[in-house]
Amino acid sequence: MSRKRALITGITGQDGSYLAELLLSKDYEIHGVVRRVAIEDPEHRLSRIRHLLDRVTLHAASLESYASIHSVVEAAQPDECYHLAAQSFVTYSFDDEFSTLNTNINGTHYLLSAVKRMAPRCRFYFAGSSEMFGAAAETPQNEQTRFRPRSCYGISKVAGYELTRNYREAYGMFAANGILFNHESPRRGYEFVTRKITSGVAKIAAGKQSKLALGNLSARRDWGHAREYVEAMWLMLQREQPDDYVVATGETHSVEEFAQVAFAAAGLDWRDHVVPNPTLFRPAEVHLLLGDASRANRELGWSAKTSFHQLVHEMLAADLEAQNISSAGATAG
Ligand code: NDP
Ligand code: GDR
Repeated sequence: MSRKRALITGITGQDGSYLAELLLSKDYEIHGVVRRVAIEDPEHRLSRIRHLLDRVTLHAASLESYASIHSVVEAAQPDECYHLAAQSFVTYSFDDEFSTLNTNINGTHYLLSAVKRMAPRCRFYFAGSSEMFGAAAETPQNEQTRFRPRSCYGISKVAGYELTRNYREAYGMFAANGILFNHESPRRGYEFVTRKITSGVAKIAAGKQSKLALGNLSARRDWGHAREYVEAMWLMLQREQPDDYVVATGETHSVEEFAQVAFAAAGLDWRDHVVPNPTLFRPAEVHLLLGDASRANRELGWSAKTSFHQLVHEMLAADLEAQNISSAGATAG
């Protein structure tokens, strides 16, 4: 049998890099969509997939251009398409609503339409988000919970989710939505709060800074490990019938707890270093997210394995090592 072909948008991101590794381990032929500038600046922009570059085929395309997306799908002829590319930073979606909506909604629509025309049997995964729940009326949130997004990012993901569902129902495409809760790793972008904290702790431990400015410390999130969450994406596309799945740990922790655990693991007290900064609060906050992944557990056989403490310690250990500080203490937790 010939090798399965997968097309991954957002292959340069946290999830794209782990997913590419997973699919390569399963002997897939990998095609990735990247921005044109990435090919011209590989050292910086392809850093998360540097170790995979001789085993993946990259295509330059723009999520804002239907013609370029169409050409990539036509050339790659994928069996499975994982649509991970997005403006993924919620804070930025308040600063630039228009580009967030444009990239996240139109990009998804262009890709769905191109797949429908050029590779109609291709299985499609959409990277939906717990941000779609927003100010959820119930806790924990599951596949039936009503969406009440609180940002243009959340709104864009609801639109992508509905487009994906509609292509499944209207055109019979195998199109599945993952509703993934926050997932982190040493590859997380520095702008997200977990990595901001672990990289900040490491710099404080290295004597390079003494304070860390944070926004809303009482927000609570359900944080898992990205490497495990990309497995759930793959499992969704191996089902007989497409469906939508919540992927989460079933535990929630506050930003303050994350900071407390990370500072303590480096032998520091967070209260000596964290400085509240009201400008980092969002105009509309999602205060509490907690996922119920029992459908994924039942139908995909998936469950989260990495504990909250292990996650914090793994991220901190990587950031301490980047500062040439031994992480022996940090990994013990
Ligand atoms: P990252 O921010 O790490 O990666 C985003 C990817 O999208 C990058 O490859 C980026 O490319 C690409 N991208 C962004 N804008 C464009 C654009 N205009 N044109 C082409 N490519 C673009 O995100 P994650 O890996 O963390 O998340 C993957 C997906 O899952 C995203 O859709 C995110 O919204 C969603 N999600 C993430 C969760 C999480 O906790 N991580 C939870 C739920 C959903 P470049 O490197 O060139 O910037
Ligand atoms: P989130 O992640 O918005 O949940 O979206 P982020 O880490 O940015 O924020 C989590 C919570 O921390 C609070 N917070 C801060 N956040 C940032 N970034 N910086 C700070 O200084 C800070 N201080 C407090 C925030 O207010 C928020 O409550 C992530 C992204 O990966 C999305 O793409 C994805 O869809 C969701 O997770 C699920």
